Amino acid sequence: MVGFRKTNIAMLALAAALAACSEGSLCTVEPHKLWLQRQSDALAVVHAEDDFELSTTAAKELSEVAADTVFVHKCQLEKPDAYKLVKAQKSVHVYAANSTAALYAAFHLQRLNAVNQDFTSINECPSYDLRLLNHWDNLDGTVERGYAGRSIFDWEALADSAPDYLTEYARANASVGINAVVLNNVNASPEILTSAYIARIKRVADVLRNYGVRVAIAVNFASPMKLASLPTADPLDDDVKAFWQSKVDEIYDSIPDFVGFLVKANSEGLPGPLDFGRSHSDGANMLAKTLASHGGIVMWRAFVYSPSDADRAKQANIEFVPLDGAFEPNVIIQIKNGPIDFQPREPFSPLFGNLASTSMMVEFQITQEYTGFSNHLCYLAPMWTETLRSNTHSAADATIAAVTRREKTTTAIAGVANIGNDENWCGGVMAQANWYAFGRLAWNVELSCEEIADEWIAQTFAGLPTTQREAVKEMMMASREAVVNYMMPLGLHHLFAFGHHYGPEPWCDVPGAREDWMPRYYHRADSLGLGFDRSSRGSNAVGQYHSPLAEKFDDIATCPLEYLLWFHHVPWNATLSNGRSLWAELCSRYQSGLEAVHGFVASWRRLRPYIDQQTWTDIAQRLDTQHRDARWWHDACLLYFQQFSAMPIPQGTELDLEKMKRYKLEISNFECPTEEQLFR
Ligand code: BDP
Repeated sequence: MVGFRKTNIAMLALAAALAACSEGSLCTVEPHKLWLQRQSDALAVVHAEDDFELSTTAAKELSEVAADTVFVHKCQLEKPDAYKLVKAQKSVHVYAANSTAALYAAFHLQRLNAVNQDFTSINECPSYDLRLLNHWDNLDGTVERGYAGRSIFDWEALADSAPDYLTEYARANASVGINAVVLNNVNASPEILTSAYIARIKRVADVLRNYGVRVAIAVNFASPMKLASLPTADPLDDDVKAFWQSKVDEIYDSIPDFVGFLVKANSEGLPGPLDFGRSHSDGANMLAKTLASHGGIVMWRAFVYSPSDADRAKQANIEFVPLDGAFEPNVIIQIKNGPIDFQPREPFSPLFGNLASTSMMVEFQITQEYTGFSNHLCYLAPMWTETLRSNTHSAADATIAAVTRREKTTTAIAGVANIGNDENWCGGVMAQANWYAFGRLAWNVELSCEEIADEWIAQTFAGLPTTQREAVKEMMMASREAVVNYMMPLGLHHLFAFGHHYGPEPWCDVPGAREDWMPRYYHRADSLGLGFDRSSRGSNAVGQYHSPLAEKFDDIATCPLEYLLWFHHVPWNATLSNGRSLWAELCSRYQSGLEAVHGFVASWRRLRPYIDQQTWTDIAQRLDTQHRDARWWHDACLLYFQQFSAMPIPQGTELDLEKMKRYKLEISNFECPTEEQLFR
């Protein structure tokens, strides 16, 4: 007979206030609490089997579930994080192998309560072993492409102690299943490997561990030269190897569950093995060997595009495919979802279909570098599921979700965080949905965008009546397509302003800058037409995809309209598969993007009576900004392209070249917007 023991937390069994509003009243959102607005009104009693080492954290979270009693049973399941839930009247039985899995079970039960869903039994097993946030946080507290304040990792303060909000951060991550974080920017400073920083990383790791979250760091490949004054960082050099081994050992001495290294090498000016005549695999494998005995991994990024004549969209494939099978088992190639760079829409990176014998992981961007910062509503789950569900056709079951989960030492998925030290963490409440959605999808790639939105809305806007929740969901679900349409429809990409990636600058011309940093490299507008010819007659990027996709993309008649100008240079008056001319379709898509945002503004106005004034106003202001920006995109792009198409803009849009001059001026004087600039 198995013995049970009551945990201290459960014995407290105190009644707690119901924080969120109840049905019918004004919904009050406390942005700092994210989607964890609700507290249980009564604590459950938690009993764990005698041999179950239930952490205080897991016990506390289990006591917050809606049940009289929670029984925790020790049970080996398919994966360490998996769990099973069985309901028996007012009790719940949790079956798990360890405390972290029990913690996930607790959050699952809390979520079910928040969305008011009943169950009899549930089996959960995460899609990936490692579900990682990548922070692009610099050691000086700035955040690259961050739109929510400064870094939450205050390295100076961490020299003494870890702030309490790191516990809240860890809890939020655990509540959606995120179990690892890379603490610093991929453009990594060597300093992160100094002993002073390792002591601070340990301090962070000690806090996050309570919620099952492990840490990793991004490293600079030239660290041996910068920190130990070695003459080289050649991965085959013995002193270089010894440097890395001693650093790795030092890290594991204080952080035994350290995940490993993330490396951006030979990319955008960063050092890497190619500088020493070695390959990506030489570099990655050397690091992997130092980590292997500790169970650590290397996440080696495939975001590379050396200055060359090759179409930038082809370059990762060109560099990495010859290395397929050459990597150590604890190396994972971390690949951005698209072949260029987190654009509002890209076809999936062909590399996913071409590394048959190498571990791969997807890198998504949660921070909205290319989708309107934290000002624009852009619910990103539709973009991510589009990628995960894309079929690479490299084998029978070869969606990206499948090829990144092939039987390997470790499977993983990463998202570039949108988190900063703003009170609301993400710059705005609606942007919190993307942190939430990343975690949920990383946990379960099968979840639908609608389900995730439903969950997030029910928890964030707790108590909002059903009709109004549906209204919020409709906006969210339409938002990504709206952004694509008012920014870069039909497969257009990288029309962003040079200095920031916020507004449009299709005309950008920076003397001396790399060609493939210029929008005209991508849109190729001329008097004949628009778009990049990546067909077999052009750069032949289509050739990097498997049949039948290669043929489908190659033929202008079968290429999906979403990717048309990605793969083809299309005449302005060409008749598209929907019967419209390219020019008419382009105008219509820009217009529909703009109108969609107009619709969001109107829908949000109708929600005013239901949501507390501060939250409502903040979101309303952001939507107004988005509307202004959508018009800016619409006008600037259409006016610019019209110079080439020489065709009239339909629907009587009042546009003239004077206006475009003004836009040009605005863009060139535009600095990355601070909240003051945008809202005051
Ligand atoms: C680009 C960003 C740049 C990053 C780079 C990367 O503009 O700030 O350093 O990606 O992923 O999108 O390394």
